[in-house]
Amino acid sequence: MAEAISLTRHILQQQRLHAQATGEFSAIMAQIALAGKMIARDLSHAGLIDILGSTGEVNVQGEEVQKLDQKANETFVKVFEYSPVVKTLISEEMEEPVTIAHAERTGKYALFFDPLDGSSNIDVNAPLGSIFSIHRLDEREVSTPQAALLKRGSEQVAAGYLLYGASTVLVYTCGDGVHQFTLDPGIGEFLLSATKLQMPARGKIYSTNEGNRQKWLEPVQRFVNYLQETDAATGRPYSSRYTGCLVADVHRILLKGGLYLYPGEVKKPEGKLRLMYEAAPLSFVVEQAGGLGSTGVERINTIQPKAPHQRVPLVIGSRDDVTLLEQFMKGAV
Ligand code: AHM
Ligand code: MG
Repeated sequence: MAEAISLTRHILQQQRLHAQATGEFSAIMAQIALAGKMIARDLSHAGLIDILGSTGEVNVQGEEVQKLDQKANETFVKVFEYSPVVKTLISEEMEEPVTIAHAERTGKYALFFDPLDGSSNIDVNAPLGSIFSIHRLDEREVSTPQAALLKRGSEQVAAGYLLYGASTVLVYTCGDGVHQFTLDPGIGEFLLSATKLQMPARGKIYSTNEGNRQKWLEPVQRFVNYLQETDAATGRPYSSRYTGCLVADVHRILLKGGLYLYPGEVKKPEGKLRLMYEAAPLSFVVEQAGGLGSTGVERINTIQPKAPHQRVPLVIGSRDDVTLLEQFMKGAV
């Protein structure tokens, strides 16, 4: 059973442990939790009001925008509109970064987010998520305002996600372990349900869209073949699980072990997922739980981003499983 420790109380406790911490971070987390509660409420009503389906528009990624993608994005923007601490918002659903007028002088942080992850699940009542990544803006000399936002994942101050599943769960790290909260809808509070989560070094599950198998690079195909072979000593074959929602699949792997992969393809080497608001924050969480986030060739969080909406191949999960895929990529196996 969840303990009666609310997210607010937990963050204040964490703040007291770090002398340099300010109330600003607590304020940001409280706003993210509020956005999450509002999105969870909208999703629970989605089949009852005219909010399913497409808006008829295409986003910066060239993907069809669903009404709920747009609504979730508006929710984040609305919640942060009067925040004096977050100066810049960068979202999957907005081509350009948005500066919060209220925080123009006082804001020291940038918030990257994917407001609704797993959009193809919207119309079928399957799991969805939101992903967030917080960077502290510094005063360093940069050639353009955009360059100030292009920080490596290793510089994230905090990151996490909300999973809208059978219950709504908020998972975050600020570099001091991974903490999980479950929304009690009766009282509208996120309550601590697990702390200092650690994932198994190896798992028995892989998550990937196998429909793309023929398009993958040869080492990735060989790796997945290897996982499907029978060998009791190494626990093979692995089971396959894929929801079509990155947050839900990574959450399963965080708790049970294994790996999620959305690799690059021969004709699309950059892959599908976005570095700054999908791969980097989830890699921060998973690495804090003892796992790894990789492109298959290099660590996600050491990549120097070139653009806010940059894509990247992603292999994320248990340390030994991700390391093995990297060995296949090097031709060592
Ligand atoms: P989205 O943020 O537009 O929903 O795209 C990201 C999603 C991930 O949640 C999921 O793992 C993947 O894209 C599914 O892609 P595909 O349908 O190609 O398997
Ligand atoms: Mg997404």
